[in-house]
Amino acid sequence: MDAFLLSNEELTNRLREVGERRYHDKHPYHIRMHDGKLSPEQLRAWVANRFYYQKNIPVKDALILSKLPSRDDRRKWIQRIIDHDGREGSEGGIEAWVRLGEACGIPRDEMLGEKHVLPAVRFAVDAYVNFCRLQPWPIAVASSLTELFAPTLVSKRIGVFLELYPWIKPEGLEYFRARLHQAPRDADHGLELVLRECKSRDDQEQAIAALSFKCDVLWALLDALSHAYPNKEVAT
Ligand code: PQQ
Repeated sequence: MDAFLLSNEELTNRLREVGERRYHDKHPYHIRMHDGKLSPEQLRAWVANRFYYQKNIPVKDALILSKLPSRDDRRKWIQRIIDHDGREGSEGGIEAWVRLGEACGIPRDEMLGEKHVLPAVRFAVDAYVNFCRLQPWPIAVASSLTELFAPTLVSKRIGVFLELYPWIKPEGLEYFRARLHQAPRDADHGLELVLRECKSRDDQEQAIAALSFKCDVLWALLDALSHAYPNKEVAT
């Protein structure tokens, strides 16, 4: 037994600390979004760029799925792909995100054609997919644990969009509503896998570093948006 092994509780706390310090809700662009201060152009840019993240989530989940040795774990993990890609008759998260775009005034073909996707957003998201392609699967799973912090944020976001951005059609918010039950289920399973599989201190530190890397991915996305869509100076 590794004398320096963290207990499940200690490891969980370390993972939560990463989110408390570095999750994307602390980024100035995100803070402005939740304060209702983004211009329609800035909010549309966020939606159109996040689409590139959304469409790659099931790709990275398929990479992880292909590495899971246990049938029980694959049975659970495959639901993530179905949630995003959908099935006939229930279209799923990617379609719901396109509808969010339409509700904000972004034409469907512009979303699907990635017309507004910034180069740095593409690099950041591709780095996440490649991380999950190349790392051992428990470490790739650890990088998904930003989902521990997503539900609280997403539930706030529904209220924020309804109240502070009344020009967005409310039917566009279905994506966020679905995540309220999907994300906690995914996070619970992801955490269970990380606690079960990371059985040396070295593995545990790699899991923490993976979550930190993932926070960087989300942060880089917002850095790119801040640079491309700066706040307009108010004339004095
Ligand atoms: N993160 C994953 C992942 O890494 O597997 C999947 C998702 C997230 C989603 O499907 C999301 O909708 C999502 N949404 C937010 C958000 O809107 O703040 C954050 C995250 C996240 O923390 O990575 C995800």
